[in-house]
Amino acid sequence: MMTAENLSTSGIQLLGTVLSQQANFYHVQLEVDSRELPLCTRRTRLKKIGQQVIVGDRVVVEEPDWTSGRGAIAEVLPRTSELDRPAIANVNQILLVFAVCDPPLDALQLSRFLLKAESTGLNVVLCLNKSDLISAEEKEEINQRLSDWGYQPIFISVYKNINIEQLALHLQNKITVVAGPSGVGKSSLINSLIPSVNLRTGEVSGKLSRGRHTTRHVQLFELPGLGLLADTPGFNQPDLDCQPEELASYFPEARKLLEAGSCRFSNCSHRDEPGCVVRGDWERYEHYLDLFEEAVVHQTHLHEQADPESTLKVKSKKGKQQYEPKLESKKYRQKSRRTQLQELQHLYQEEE
Ligand SMILES: Nc1nc2c(ncn2[C@@H]2O[C@H](COP(=O)(O)OP(=O)(O)OP(=O)(O)O)[C@@H](O)[C@H]2O)c(=O)[nH]1
Ligand SMILES: [Mg+2]
Ligand SMILES: [Zn+2]
Repeated sequence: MMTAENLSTSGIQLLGTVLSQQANFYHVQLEVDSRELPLCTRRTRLKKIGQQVIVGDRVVVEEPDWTSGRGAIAEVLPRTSELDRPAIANVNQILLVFAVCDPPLDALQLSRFLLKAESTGLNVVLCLNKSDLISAEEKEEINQRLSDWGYQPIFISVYKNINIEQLALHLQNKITVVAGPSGVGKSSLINSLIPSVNLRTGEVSGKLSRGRHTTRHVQLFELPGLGLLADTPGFNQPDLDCQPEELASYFPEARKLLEAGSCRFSNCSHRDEPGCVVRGDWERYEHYLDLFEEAVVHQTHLHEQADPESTLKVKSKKGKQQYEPKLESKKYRQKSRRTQLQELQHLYQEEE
């Protein structure tokens, strides 16, 4: 039988996926038998040509050493997609998690997250948790409303184990990034999909929960039904960094209008121009107007600011806050992770 060992001893290179990165070490899972090498380094040749390695990358690993868990990444295969903040390669879809209540379903906030997700061009799966807290009638009402928006939400309950298996089917053989606001049950959902992960849940983020691991950490978790899942602190408070003129195309219901007809002006902003096919009495048109304004403000700032990465907190004329401050990244810890990190730091120091 071909195992990873005899493949490597015969000098054949191994193909794998980067699950996480700590310091200069990449944790790679091999495709041939799912075995893992937590301490892979990047070959000097890659550094010289400026080839970055990010989580989600498919890589060629050489010289695997199973005892120490080391290996050398010799090549990065072309990416099919690339998200930044957090940087993840080859993501297939975004799983947007909201709760039907507790915290209450905020339509504008949902629009904002949907927009951010749509702007990646990736497939968006919308799932609504805590469906155990509402009646069948209330569920139907939400369902109808979101279907008018162009979405078919999957109603789930982590508590009552409703539709978790159906959702898992959507995640098979894919790299999925989980996004959504705080408190909707993202960690609870990941725990129920992958019991071995054991993420912390129900935590209030804030100063107290900021431990020593202050760097933003992205990690891909393996799903039992094959596939990889990433929690994303970076997606928790999306700002509108898309171009205002692209905005309408990120609303499925507006997209439909644009496909059916066309506005008189090709650069129509769909606000007060004559002959506009988008302006109308669809529910989220108000959101479109709000978010358009916000996208314009954001673009203006980008042009003004030398450092576009800096935290934005802009107030509009009305005094309404337009950009919320970025949330502290929420940390989850696995028992093994701390010891793993200490080992890594130890090795890292040795190398220096
Ligand atoms: N009623 C109900 N409560 C749930 C369900 N799933 C999770 N919760 C509760 O919702 C709260 C928040 O859950 P978390 O999993 O920590 O939420 P999160 O989205 O990871 O939150 P952040 O880490 O702050 O982003 C916890 O108290 C959970 O016990 C559910 O299906 N029904
Ligand atoms: Mg969480
Ligand atoms: Zn128009």
